[in-house]
Amino acid sequence: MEHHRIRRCTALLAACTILFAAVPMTGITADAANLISNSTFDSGTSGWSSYRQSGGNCTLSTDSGRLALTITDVGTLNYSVQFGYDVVPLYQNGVYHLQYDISSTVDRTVEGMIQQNGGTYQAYTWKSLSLTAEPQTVDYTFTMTAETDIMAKLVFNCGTQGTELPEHTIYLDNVSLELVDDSEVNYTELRAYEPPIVIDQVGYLPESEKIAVFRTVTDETEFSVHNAATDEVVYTGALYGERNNSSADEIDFYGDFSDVTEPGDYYITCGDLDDSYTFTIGDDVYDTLMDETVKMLYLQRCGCEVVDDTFGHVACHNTPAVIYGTTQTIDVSGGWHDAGDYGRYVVPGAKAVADLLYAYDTNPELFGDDTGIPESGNGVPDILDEVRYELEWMRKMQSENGGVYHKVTCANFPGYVMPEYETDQLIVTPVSSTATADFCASMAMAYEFYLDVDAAFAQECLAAAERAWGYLEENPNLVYTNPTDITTGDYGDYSDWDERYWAAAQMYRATGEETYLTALEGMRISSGLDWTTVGDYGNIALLTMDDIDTTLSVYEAAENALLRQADGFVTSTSTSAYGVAISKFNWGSNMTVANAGVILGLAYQLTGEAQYLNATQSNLHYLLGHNPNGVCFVTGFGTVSPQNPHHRPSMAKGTAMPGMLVGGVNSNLEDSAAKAYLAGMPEAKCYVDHSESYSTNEITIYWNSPLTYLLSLSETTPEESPATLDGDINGDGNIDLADLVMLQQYLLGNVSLTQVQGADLCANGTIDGLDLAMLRQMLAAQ
Ligand code: 9MR
Ligand code: 9MR
Ligand code: ZN
Repeated sequence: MEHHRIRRCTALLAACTILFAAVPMTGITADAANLISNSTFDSGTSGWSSYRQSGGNCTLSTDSGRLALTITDVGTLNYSVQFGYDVVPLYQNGVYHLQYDISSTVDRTVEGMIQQNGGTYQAYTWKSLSLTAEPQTVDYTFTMTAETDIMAKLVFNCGTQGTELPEHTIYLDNVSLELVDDSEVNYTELRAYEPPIVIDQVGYLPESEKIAVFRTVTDETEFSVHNAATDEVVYTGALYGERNNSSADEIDFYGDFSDVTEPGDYYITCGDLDDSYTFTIGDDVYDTLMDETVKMLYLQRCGCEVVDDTFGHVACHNTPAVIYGTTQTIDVSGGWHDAGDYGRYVVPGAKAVADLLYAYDTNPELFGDDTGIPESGNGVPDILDEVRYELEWMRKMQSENGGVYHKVTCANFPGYVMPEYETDQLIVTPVSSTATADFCASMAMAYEFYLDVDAAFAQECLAAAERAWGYLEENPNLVYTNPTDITTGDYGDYSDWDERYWAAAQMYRATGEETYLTALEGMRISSGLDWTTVGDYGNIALLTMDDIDTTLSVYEAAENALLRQADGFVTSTSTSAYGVAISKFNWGSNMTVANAGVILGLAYQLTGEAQYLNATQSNLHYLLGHNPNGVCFVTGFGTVSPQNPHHRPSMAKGTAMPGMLVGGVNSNLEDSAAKAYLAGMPEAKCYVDHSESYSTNEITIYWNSPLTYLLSLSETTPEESPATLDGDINGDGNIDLADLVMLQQYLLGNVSLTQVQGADLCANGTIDGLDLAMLRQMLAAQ
């Protein structure tokens, strides 16, 4: 159908472009609004900030209702000292009026400008200003000739202008920026395309529950699922469940197409709505995704040559690192770059290691030896080779007394360059007890998982774990915070008790020794799969430990803690408009979603109850496109995925590295791009595919790793699942009247079944009246 094709293309085109905003305004404005909200400094520095680098030093405050920047060192560059106001919108062809009063306690020049905040830092307007103690009023209009930039920055470069200067203060007051003529401005749509039919863009396992969201529905009542190869309708269903979804500010309807189980490619239509993106149903639908989430870690490797057509590079960060506060240097090369930056931090590294090893433990057959890393084909699953690369680095981070250094980075984040171009001095920061306990747990896991692969390595890891444990026994809570001269990631904490809990559980699992059990019994039960709260890794260690005595109080406490959380997530997932366990979206919300999916998947493993598996997969679907943004949050997968992640290799190469899960929705608007693009957005839609949006669009190793774990758990089927009992139609573990009613309702066309394998009682390939008769007989015989 030609008509159909055209509509689909338009939707796709729109989906790939961010266009510009409709602002209700025309022509010359008599009383235009001041685009600077804190312009007279009656209430402090709010909205204003300073910046220093390359030797520059300054402090920002207010003094008698003026902004005051006191400079103690002008540094070596013109922008070594800066102050400014973040996020002003400049529209192409708009005429702007800029005005402010400025002075300096010593005579000097500064540069006053509005510039791009990121990219090339081009100036849209620029003036050299000769300042004296006498305030001067700068007052002029300019036309924005460059492309519209809604996140520009008003900046004053106060670094060196060639001469030495004594300590001095620059004062600023009465700032105003107004758009005075927009008659030549061409306002268009700002928001990214939002598909009206929302699905998991990667796809579904054949037997999974499958639900689409429909929005902007007017009078449609039905939807159709089409085979994408033939356009033929394979299924028609009714919309149901109209709801007012305030978190996304929309009205949602639902369509259940779980009955479509035949492997293939499909799309969904509904009246005049744009067609859904194409998705796949199949047993192997997540296979490539799984491989790529792990392959991405190879591309994050530090300290070795990385071979790849696009992201390959020579060895980086191989110089000796200085131990903070000393002149001593050590070799801490190796490991994975943490995120969009090139820091290497023990605490989040340990979370990644735990997720990946437990992902492997859950479903070893999903992990091959042929994903294209240098170790492929060596007879060891690639995931174990990859994790070992991180573990080898972690071992270098252990000091002689058993304590573990918190992190290694340069003093500041680098520019948007490939890793080998970050060449500042590497600094190892002091030991923390959180890093030491996380290290202890990771090394205990390493002992267990590598014993069959390389016994000598495994023994060394256990010895390292024991030394870390010894250090923890001697040293109390040593929680890390950055020294003031280091500005890279903090990964701080409030306490280390959950890290100690995880270490004790993992040590008990690795060794079976009473000491660790006793230690564990003396601790409070703990939870969390974040980098800051890790107690559930301790719970997982116990709950999935071979031959553990399940009558142990610590086992029972772990089981209760896990199932209680899972029950909460079942409720929150099933009452959420998009089937996601969380309703508050913070930095890295996609990790929180994946973590919830992991807890649900473990509950399914423990109980075999279908409700847990459905909720596990529902949270996965959210990450892969079934969300109000209509974005598959993994680069390179689905129809619309992040093109501009905050990730230095992707930014340097101008193309997104595949297989990376971005942080996702964050309603706190914690970077300039988020502030500019997401102001006023409903909270569940606060995500922007912009490379400057590190608070919504960065990537990390420990956001990827719970996705790998979630994928592994999503594909699990417990061997003796009561859910697959013949006759257990509702999957609750019993065969009773409720199953009979459900099967009857199914045959009447009123409900869909997710446990069809249990419904085909006479095993003739279809579910029909014969099965109903047989179930009746079974119940009569009970
Ligand atoms: O604002 C600076 C601009 O004038 C320079 O051309 C640019 C060169 O890289 O650096 C800009 O400063 C940025 C710094 O490099 C990184 N952090 C944000 C700074 C912008 O405020
Ligand atoms: O993942 C971290 C998130 O939970 C915090 O809210 C945020 C701000 O402190 O920092 C995140 O971690 C960043 C780290 O500090 C440096 N590397 C990139 C990480 C992801 O943005
Ligand atoms: Zn590196």
